[in-house]
Amino acid sequence: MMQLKSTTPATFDLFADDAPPLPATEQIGPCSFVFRGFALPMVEPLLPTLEAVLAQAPFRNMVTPGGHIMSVALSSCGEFGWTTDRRGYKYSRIDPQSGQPWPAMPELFLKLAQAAADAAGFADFIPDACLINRYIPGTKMSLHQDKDELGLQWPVVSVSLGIPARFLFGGHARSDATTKVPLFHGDVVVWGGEDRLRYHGVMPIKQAEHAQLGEQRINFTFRKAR
Ligand code: MD3
Ligand code: FE
Repeated sequence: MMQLKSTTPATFDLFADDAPPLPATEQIGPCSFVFRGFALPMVEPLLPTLEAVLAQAPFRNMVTPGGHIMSVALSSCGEFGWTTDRRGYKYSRIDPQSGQPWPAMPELFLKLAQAAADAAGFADFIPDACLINRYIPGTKMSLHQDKDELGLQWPVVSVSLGIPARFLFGGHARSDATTKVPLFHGDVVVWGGEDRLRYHGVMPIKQAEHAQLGEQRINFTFRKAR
């Protein structure tokens, strides 16, 4: 899927003296920030690291409690992974597909999530779950709230890679108006505080091709599940 040669070691210090300046920030809610291109400096080591995670826990299309097959393919890494089946949604330590614990959260993923949370004013964020979503053109994610986590006082950090998406940012009721936020390769979003439980979704992904990832969008979301 993602064949690429990595020449960079799988570490990156965002705060090194020679690190590039932090890119533009957009505030989309009282506690929600889009950091444009924040992940770009570490994409090169990020992709092979992601491939190693996916070798252990491949993408799969899960079934919702309502019996629908999710068009977004999912995997997880970290102490807890998120799954859904006919019985409901939950976080678990074991990947039901392999019977093994989810792959460990790579240090580079953790550093990226922490750096972004820090930049949004959430110090000491230690996510214990990283959900990995894969979209292909036509795939969407309906409006929902992320409320299966116990650590709702912590933010969620989202990293977008590959082809663009139009993110839908709603309010605290499903019927509230939504705004569309375009998300591109390398963009990172952090949302917490009073925005943590806002409805959100992803519009159907438009046909496009990304030089490194091809016809797909991959999104990581880092959370504190327990
Ligand atoms: C909330 N994923 O996995 S990223 C999910 O792009 C999920 O794959 C979407 O919703 C995705 O549960 C969205 C999460 C996100 C990004 C930006 C936001 C949620 C946001 C901005 C404001 C509020
Ligand atoms: Fe969500």
